Amino acid sequence: MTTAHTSPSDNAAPASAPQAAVMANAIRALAMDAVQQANSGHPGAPMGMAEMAVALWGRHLRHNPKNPHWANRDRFVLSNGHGSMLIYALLHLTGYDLPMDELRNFRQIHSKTPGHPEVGITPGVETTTGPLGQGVTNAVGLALAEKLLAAEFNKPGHAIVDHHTYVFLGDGCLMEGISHEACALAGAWKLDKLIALYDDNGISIDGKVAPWFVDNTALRFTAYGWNVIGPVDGHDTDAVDKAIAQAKQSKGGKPNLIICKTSIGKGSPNRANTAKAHGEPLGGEEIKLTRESIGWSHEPFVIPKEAYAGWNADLCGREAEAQWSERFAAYAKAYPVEAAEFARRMAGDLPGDFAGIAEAIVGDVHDKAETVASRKASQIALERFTAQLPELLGGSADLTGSNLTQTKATPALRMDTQTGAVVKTLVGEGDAAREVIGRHINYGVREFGMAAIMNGVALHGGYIPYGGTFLTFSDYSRNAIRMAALMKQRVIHVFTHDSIGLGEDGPTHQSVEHAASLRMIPGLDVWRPCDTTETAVAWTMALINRNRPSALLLSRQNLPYAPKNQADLITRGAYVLAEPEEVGLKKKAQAVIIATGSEVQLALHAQTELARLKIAVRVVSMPSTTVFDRQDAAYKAEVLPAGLPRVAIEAGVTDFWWKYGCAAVLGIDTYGESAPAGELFKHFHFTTENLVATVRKVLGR
Ligand SMILES: Cc1ncc(C[n+]2csc(CCOP(=O)(O)OP(=O)(O)O)c2C)c(N)n1
Ligand SMILES: [Mg+2]
Repeated sequence: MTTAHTSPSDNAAPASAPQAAVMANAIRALAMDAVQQANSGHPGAPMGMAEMAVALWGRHLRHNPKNPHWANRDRFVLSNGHGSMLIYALLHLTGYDLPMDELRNFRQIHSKTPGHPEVGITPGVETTTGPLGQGVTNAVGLALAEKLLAAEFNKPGHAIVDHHTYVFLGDGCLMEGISHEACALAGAWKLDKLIALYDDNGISIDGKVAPWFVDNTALRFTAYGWNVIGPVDGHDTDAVDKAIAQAKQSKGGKPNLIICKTSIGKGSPNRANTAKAHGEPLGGEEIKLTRESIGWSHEPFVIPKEAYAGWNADLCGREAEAQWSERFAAYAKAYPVEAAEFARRMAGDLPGDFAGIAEAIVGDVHDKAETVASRKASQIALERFTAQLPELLGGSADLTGSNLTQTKATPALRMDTQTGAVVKTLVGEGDAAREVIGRHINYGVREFGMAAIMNGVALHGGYIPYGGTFLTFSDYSRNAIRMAALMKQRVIHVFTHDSIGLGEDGPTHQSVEHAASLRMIPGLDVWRPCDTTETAVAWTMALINRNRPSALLLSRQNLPYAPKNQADLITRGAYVLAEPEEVGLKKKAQAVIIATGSEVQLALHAQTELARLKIAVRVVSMPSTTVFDRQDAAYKAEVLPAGLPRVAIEAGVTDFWWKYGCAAVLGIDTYGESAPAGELFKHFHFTTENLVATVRKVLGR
């Protein structure tokens, strides 16, 4: 941290009390006027958090409106995303490229001011929020990434990674279960640079929360190992300012919760402190009364110079970044290799020789042609990728030994219980021995938290997060997976135990609808590889695709290697794995069997059996329907020629496969059963005989 600014107010000279009031009221006015203009939105939260915003954004937040992507900026998350007009007002007032016209266009098509804040649309918005509880969880991921990067890159006298993560959150976020998962982890990870400000207004949509939200939040967070400050009067800017300053001094690795008692819709004579202020426009009459009550005489969307002057972060933002740039330049001089690596990692670029690394991995597993479970195939690929990509940050939701997400290069992440510092471990031997941070996270049994924390890590930059659980529990993570897709973040989900093939654990653990349902998430790539080569390619593609999340669906059981001439076409999502000639038939295919993952072997067996009957079929392996669907029409027609009947086989719901114009689909439209896997495949008619019979029926032979 630089010392140019002093506590409690870190940014320039604190505004005088009257100016602070004007600054807060500028937010109130913009929020109520924009919501009124849109005739929809949430005025209450921004009006209630206006002073909290003056304290944080006016006095502490280190950011540069002219460069929203500056690596060492403080991160700010508005977890109660319905209060979006708060952040839009702040971005406009402090000098981001968000002109007043965008605020006038609040919630309109193609505006930069969508209903809830969306990363990538509005400069300065760090994450997309609105699904309550996920914002604060993203913030935990942002703070974790900061802490790990600092541990990896900072050198004595060179703190190039050194910023805070701030989050505003409301009752809704605290009621959501995911806040428990995330905040417990923040305590365990000792994220003392995480500062959460709780908008404690006692109101949610259904009214006063007392009948349904009676947690003692202070004790709850104390129990997580947080430093709880307050309650403070959330409308007393100086009090909030002091609380933030105190939080920044947090010792012993405790994350910080500042409880701010506020009134929702503060300033509105008839709506303040009522649920009516939450999610509807105040209305013309009430807006007039509010203007009178807060002494705001300006027309809608007119902000007095005084308010702009108080908010403007241009100068201190440039200064803050310039100071950091100087520090970084000194670092780069002393540690040129590390500086270049830091720049690469923050840019999200893979190592320059990535193509070669991936090619070697795919080539090797192809040559070895091993029969292993695809979860094991994933670990085989990961051993190599993690050894060469220090940005890979793995983890598992308490299923490390099952998901096989950990490798030699990724020791478990641990924090020193005394100091809170990231523990470093010696890996490698002799000259190659290096001290590294833990790169495999024991998330505990917290699938949703893991998924949303990974989103935060990806948003921060510097790491490519991946995490494992059983495929069935992807439902727990589902909304965070969707958010990763919506936000275009490279987050990789390792979902093992992908079907009835897991056997005895039974229907609670056996995925049936999950592959199909994940494939329906726009922007998510789903892979269900059939062997080691397809798995290594799936990993490669997941890493290359910097603007989308991926889900790898992997088997618990061994899968025989599917012989293939080359691996290139796997990258196209589906490819011709075996033509009839491969099983000794010199005629053109009469039908196509499409198979994924563990069912590819059945397709190959059926092809051989059918050849004995002089029936020629082509086997198409389709490890990724989502990738295949993006291919050009010519390639699709090459793989699935018009006029050839198609039969699909996958140990999951059949519904999904009809879109490929199949004549028959072998799948499971019930839940599974508890029994050894082999028996289950028979019980559910996943047999060569049944597939052969199905193809014959389709062909009328
Ligand atoms: C996961 C999720 N569930 C439900 C909603 C709908 N919703 C939006 S705001 C809100 C109430 C939030 O209460 P609080 O955080 O106290 O906000 P305040 O009314 O104080 O602004 C609800 C239920 C949502 N956005 N996300
Ligand atoms: Mg509330």
